Amino acid sequence: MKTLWQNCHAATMAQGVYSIIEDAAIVTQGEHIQWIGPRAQLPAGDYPAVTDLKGAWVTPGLIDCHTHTVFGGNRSGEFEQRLQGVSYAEIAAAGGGIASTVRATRAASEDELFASAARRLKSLMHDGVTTVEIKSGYGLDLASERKMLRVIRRLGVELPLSVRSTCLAAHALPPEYVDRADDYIEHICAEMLPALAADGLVDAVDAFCEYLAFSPAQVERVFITAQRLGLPVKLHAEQLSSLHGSSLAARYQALSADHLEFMTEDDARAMAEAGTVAVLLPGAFYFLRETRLPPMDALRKHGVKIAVASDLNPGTSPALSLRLMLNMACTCLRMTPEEALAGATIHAAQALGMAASHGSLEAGKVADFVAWHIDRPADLSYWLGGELEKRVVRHGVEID
Ligand code: DI6
Ligand code: FE
Repeated sequence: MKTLWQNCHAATMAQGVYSIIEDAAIVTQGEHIQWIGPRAQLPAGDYPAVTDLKGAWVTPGLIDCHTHTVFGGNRSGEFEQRLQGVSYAEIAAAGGGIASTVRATRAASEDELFASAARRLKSLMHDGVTTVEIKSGYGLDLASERKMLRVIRRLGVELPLSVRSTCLAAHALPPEYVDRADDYIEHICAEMLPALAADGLVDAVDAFCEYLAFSPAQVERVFITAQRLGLPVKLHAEQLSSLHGSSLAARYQALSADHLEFMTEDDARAMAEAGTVAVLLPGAFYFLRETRLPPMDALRKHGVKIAVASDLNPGTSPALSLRLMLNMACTCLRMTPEEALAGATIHAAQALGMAASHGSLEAGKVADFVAWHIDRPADLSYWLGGELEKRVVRHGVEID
């Protein structure tokens, strides 16, 4: 069905900038945008359905390109410990941290994991999120990783949301493999990834490259396996130390390298050449009271595309609002509101390999957009949480 959406302004985010169209009109045909431009140039024709957007600002649907939304349990006790001065690394070394979420996730049923993740996703959707990436990585054995990935797929079927699933089996060392990290990597490469890929549960493969997780050499073995299976890769890199995982990711044409506080200018150069997106995660930066900023000037100088995501997870970023992340990207990471919005739209789409179809308002793209009752696009980075009045359109159809 053809629909005309008018009486609005648009921030199209084509080429990663606002690209403002005042008094815009949008024509959708089925699930796609057929035409967008100034209303004065609207092609003459028959528009059976017309929606008055009452002066709203239309942006692409927001894309949260890095989350760990599916997990069991709760780590607010660790938050209290950290407030008493215990570090994230110390908690992890004492068997807490990711390992405690692994225990709770293994113990949870698929239905329990689905219900708690759906609640969190509804919070994100209240912020105008129409696409989300979700990682496994709290199962760490074949059955439990499969359980998480099946829940991720089901979320995409049952919620009005596009969901991309990333296998993060190389997130932490499971208890069965203590002191045998190379054996666990071998198990991932020989058994887990081939089986999960064959089940059609994996859109991309991620790993945690860090001194308290996996070395660059171990990550490379995972990347080689992913490549053999035809799956794109991503990497948690340079969050706590500089191991040049982001350069390794670039060598494997990774979709993205994420976190990056400790990356160097050489890493930025390598990422730019490979087209690997820098996904910045201000929620984790804030929640861990990180003081070292990602090298924003080097990223800009070399033209690395920058995305912003929630990293929604129970340990380092219990973030239920992507708009709050836009604000933190500006206040904590010194991005501009325009960069922040590009980071949660077109650059986030690129970090998921979806930029040809999502992330900006352009003819031919999927009609996922939000009509916000705000005065200026920068308002999306300005308000700290809360709910903004808006209408959300997904695949050409308005959703609640
Ligand atoms: N980096 C993070 O910030 C999360 N995972 C990762 O590799 C933390 C996950 C957690 O603490 O549960
Ligand atoms: Fe993460």
